[in-house]
Amino acid sequence: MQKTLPTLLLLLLVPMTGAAQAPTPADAKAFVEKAEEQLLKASIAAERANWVASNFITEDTERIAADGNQRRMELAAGLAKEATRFDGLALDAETARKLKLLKLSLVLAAPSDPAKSEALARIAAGMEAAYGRGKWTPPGGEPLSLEEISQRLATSRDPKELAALWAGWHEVGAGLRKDYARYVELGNAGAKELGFADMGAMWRSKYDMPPDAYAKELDRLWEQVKPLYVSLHAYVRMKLREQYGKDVVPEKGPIPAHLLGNMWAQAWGNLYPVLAPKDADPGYDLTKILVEKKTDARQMVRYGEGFFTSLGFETLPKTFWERSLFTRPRDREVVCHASAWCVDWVDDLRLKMCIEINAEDFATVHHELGHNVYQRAYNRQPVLFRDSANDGFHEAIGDVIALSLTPEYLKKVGLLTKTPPPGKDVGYLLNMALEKIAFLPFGLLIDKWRWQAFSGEVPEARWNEAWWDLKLKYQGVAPPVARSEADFDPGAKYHIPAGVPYSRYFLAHVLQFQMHRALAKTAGCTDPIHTCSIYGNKEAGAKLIRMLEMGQSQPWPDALEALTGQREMDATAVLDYFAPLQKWLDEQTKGQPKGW
Ligand code: X8Z
Ligand code: ZN
Repeated sequence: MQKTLPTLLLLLLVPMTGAAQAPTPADAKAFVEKAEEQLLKASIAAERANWVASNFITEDTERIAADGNQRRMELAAGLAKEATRFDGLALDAETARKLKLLKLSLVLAAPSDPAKSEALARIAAGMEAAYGRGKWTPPGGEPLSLEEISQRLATSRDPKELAALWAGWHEVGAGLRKDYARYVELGNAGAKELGFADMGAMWRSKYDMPPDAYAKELDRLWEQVKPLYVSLHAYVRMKLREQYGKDVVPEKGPIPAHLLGNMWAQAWGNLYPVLAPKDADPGYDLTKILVEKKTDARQMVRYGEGFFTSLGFETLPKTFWERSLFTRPRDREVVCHASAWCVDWVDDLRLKMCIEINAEDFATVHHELGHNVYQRAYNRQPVLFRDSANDGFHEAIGDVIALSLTPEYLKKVGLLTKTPPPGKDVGYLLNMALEKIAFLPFGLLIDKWRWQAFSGEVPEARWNEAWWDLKLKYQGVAPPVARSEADFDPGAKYHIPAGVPYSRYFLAHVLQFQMHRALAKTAGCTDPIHTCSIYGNKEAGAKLIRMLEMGQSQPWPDALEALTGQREMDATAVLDYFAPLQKWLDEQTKGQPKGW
């Protein structure tokens, strides 16, 4: 319709008078509503581009993804700045929380200079693609992907080969250092414009508490679990010394990082065969069972879906099965690091994972589906509340389910014919500790390193040195070959080039035990909690679903309370779960040195 002159005049006048007046609560509400609409649109567009870029790595898809991310990032940063207009206004609780989230939920903030924001978006997309394409070619051999290298690293017991694999993959990191330095510079510029000291301070501000309190909270939780880690470390060092000899593994010092069965020494489950207690091994190997049953990637996911539906969750949508990526394609480069997507922010759920048929990926499939069911559970919330209570919750949900993959559960779904005889728990718990307890210091140090790098506390000239200082301090591991500042070992871990904050996984490794303990109780399990499985329990399922549906509409302590009755994160459930193992480890390592 053609506008008449008076209407046009009115349209011109309204913004002018509006700008002169102080904003009202109604303005704030309208602003938030509009912001949600714009963010949703920009996010879906960016997600589609990111999906394609991760599934078909090329120069063009990388550029298209960078453009989409730039638009979303600029929009979000602009809205966060504009939101300060309403500071100090008396607002209804919902609008107030949404404005707060608008200001705090960015992971990467666009600097207002468009050239800088474009550069930042391109560098970010470029680093993720470069990592995804990463390969190492052994002398005289064919290029190896990270999965192939990881497979060798998990099974080889030849320290020379292990060191070569380790050093080979870490070359991928070195190539990313320059881009990472620019990313830190530009990302910090964006964060500063939003009023944060640096990007690390921005990341620490998302937890419904002051940023410094969050850092202290992580340290508090770490102190709770540290004795258990130190015991596990002592046992593993002792056994590896038996395996490799005193020239390879020191009696008192750190464990060489290439001997732990994992590229980053973050989870040590692959060492289980070397460390298994002869008299207390449950006597089954899930990897072997899955392979012998000729389980394929889709069936792995079906097992996961089956667990969730047994709790009362809906089955996965048809489009999930059509659009997901389950195996590494042969004809193109993809980002293989597992991720779960909800492209339309409603129910276009997808999994992207290069599934290998083994116990580790069986657990990871459950981890990823945990993200997907969360995404779908909060899809009726307003856009700004469509996220987990805090980022640790998103990472915890699938792992909570994976804690229920007990021998009894495996028997119920036909993967085991009989459950292990009583008294074999220690082997089961040791295997679990190699995954979960070994992870804790790693989960903590990644962002400790980034916070130092972002704030400038550690200058670029000392980045690699600082990385190994933290690896030594928290994990008690050392590099297998000499390192220098020509290396950039943080860059060899996906989440660094991909810009994904990591303290979330540390939180998740605490929260999952806390949630498992509470849900097991709801399900009426009165046995030791490591033997409880909530499979098939609708009451536990309903409680879980209720919390997931809250999204981030309330501060996380409210969500945690809804599920566990506790308002604080608490690692005592970790200690409860592993109590029998702690006792056993102490016996095994009596008279052995502890610490490094
Ligand atoms: O990155 C992941 C998931 C995707 S959110 C596969 N995890 C961390 C990692 O692999 O480093 C899960 C555990 C820790
Ligand atoms: Zn995850």
